Amino acid sequence: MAKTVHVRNGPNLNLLGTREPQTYGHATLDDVEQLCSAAAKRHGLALQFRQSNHEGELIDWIQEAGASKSGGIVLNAGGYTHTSIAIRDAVAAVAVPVIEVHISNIYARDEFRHHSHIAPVAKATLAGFGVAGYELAIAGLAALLGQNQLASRAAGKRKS
Ligand code: CA2
Repeated sequence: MAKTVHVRNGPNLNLLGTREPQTYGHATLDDVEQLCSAAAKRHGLALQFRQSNHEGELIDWIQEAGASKSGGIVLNAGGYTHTSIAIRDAVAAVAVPVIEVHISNIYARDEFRHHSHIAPVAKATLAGFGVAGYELAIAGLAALLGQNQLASRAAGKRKS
């Protein structure tokens, strides 16, 4: 059965494509979902795509995505990236890889965006590729899953 990649989007990302196109581009969140769906299909993965403006709901969804059939999580925690220790703790608690994504280059923006609570507990971080960052994150997850499969096959061969 195909593993699922869980894409989790934080506050205000529902506004994508309606304002601040100079920072976030013209794609809407629906466009991003379609892009992720195509990327997941290319890599033989299933997709679950969600957005919430509520910290607790995002934490529930990160925990849910940590369950066994999960291939991993692509997380754009939006503004919570810079403020939420609770989301960081949720990410640290899941056993599946979490790829942190930001549409904009947070290091080239306001000083308060330069620190991410998520980065130290994420497997990898992508920032500044626009919405293509989501596709790249799914490709990265697929590569990690492939490496894990190869490693467990090699371990199986060593045992027999
Ligand atoms: O670059 C990113 O993806 C961010 O995670 C987006 C967050 C921001 O707080 C982070 O520093 C970087 C904000 C998402 C808000 O998105 C909007 C989109 C259109 C109009 C208004 C907000």
